Amino acid sequence: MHSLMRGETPTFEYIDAHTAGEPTRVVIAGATELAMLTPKALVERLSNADDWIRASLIDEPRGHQAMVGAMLCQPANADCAAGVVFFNNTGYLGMCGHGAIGVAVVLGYLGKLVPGYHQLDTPVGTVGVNLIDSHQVEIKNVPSYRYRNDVTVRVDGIGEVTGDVAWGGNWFFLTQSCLLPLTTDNLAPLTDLSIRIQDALAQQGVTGANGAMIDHVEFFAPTETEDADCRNFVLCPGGAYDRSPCGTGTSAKLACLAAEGMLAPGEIWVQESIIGSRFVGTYELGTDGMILPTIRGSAYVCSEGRAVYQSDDPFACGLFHPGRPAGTAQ
Ligand code: PYC
Repeated sequence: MHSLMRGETPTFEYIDAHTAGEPTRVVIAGATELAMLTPKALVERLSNADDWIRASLIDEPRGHQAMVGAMLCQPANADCAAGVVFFNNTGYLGMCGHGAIGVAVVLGYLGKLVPGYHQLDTPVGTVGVNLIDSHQVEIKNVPSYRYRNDVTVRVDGIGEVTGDVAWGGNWFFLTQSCLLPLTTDNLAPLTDLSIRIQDALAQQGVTGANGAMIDHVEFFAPTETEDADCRNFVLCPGGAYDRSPCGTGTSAKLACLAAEGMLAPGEIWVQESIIGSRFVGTYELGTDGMILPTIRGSAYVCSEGRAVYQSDDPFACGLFHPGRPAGTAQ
């Protein structure tokens, strides 16, 4: 296994899965030294010194805009089966619901997780994962809550947009005021609109708690299918849309429904994504007005790979990353 020492050629092995259509690239070998770190320390290390690893595994030419990575590491909490850090085309995610489902399914595929209840340690807290069978997983997400309701922002070329700010492991602005139908025909204008809303939130100082940036925007609309409660479109940081209903976004939605008195503890909420895939959510009451969401979804292993870094490849670390390929080291 590669130890990131000068002079050694890095290599990482990974298994790709998708959860409700959204990809997760789970790094299973090649980062021995990093795998000894706890999730918080690993995020710090990757973002300050080894961001080329994220870019090289996620960005083109090896990855693409929607790819989410998951690097396994040492849990800070001894009750956890593993620690995990999630990252995407722009940086590091606090939590990732579809990614946690993907990690559990990949660990099951490798024979490293047996069906049953386990815990994963993430940079924002412990997440329960119940591996039901080789595809289905139920995650018990971090405590979630609505932080602000009926927040109005002025958006260039659109006017006023009103929505709620909620935490579900990441910060979300959730709104029903999207005039476009939530269909795949509208992916480009939905992406454009949600990016403009995200920019307006930042410019107008609308944040999560303690000034945290709101880096996910979630549109809702009634669904035309009978067995789902609502359809969503979720903009992820980095400009890609979530193909799945978004685990942390569904948790944020449950928090808003609970705060509105529109969904009781234990009641089932079926969230449909923009591509028609589903997550099933419920919640229990937590402390301090927070809810404890449970999200069920399915993931499938779809490829196995190994990153190769050739010393003369100008794009070894991704198209737009300055990188540190051949002879890389601290
Ligand atoms: O499922 O929580 C999620 C998620 C966040 C970003 C992409 N997917």
